[in-house]
Amino acid sequence: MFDLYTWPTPNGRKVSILFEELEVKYSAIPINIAKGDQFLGKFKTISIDNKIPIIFDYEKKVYIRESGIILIYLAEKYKRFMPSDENRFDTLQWLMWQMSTLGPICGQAHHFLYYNPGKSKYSENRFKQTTENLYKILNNRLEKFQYVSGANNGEYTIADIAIWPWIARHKRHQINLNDYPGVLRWYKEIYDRPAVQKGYHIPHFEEEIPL
Ligand SMILES: N[C@@H](CCC(=O)N[C@@H](CS)C(=O)NCC(=O)O)C(=O)O
Repeated sequence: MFDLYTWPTPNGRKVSILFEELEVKYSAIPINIAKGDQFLGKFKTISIDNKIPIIFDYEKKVYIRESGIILIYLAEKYKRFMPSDENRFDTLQWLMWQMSTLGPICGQAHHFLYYNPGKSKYSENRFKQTTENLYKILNNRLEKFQYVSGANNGEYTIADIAIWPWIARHKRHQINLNDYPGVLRWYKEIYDRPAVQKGYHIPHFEEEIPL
């Protein structure tokens, strides 16, 4: 049994999607980051930087923070969605790409293109172009292989689970997925997974999943 402190954002959805894929019991505790819940009460004391997601594992009595580490922790605990052969490092490489590059750059793209358009033309252009480059990198990969990691013997892993909720924000990135056919094929395939359909709407329904 786990607690998941979360909100319907890409980083939160990564974890709820993995919980749904694993079919383990968890309780979602909403932390409304738009209203400032991340600075209040118990959450303030358990977080290191006032950010969701955080999980609590009742079996080990431990809090785990940072979405990438949470995915690794759960994949290792249940021995699923993480290859045990040489592909393990390819999965971790793409997971780190999401954590260090795709997430932070797309986060800035949301900031300048979606929430604050017209404030800085330079920043809008910079983050639009950098985001487009990241979609090209992902598309090159997904035009050749079914999943993000593992090449020909690849499988659906925590790397796909980490990247997919960010790509679900493609409209906020001003990206037309038809321009990235490899990404579109992969996006639709993962969209159809029942666990993704369920995990996306945790802790509550906010919007239909964009297609
Ligand atoms: N590196 C962290 C980033 C987490 C993060 O940025 N969470 C956002 C929502 S996606 C948040 O809680 N923001 C609240 C705030 O910045 O006040 C992770 O991947 O877990």
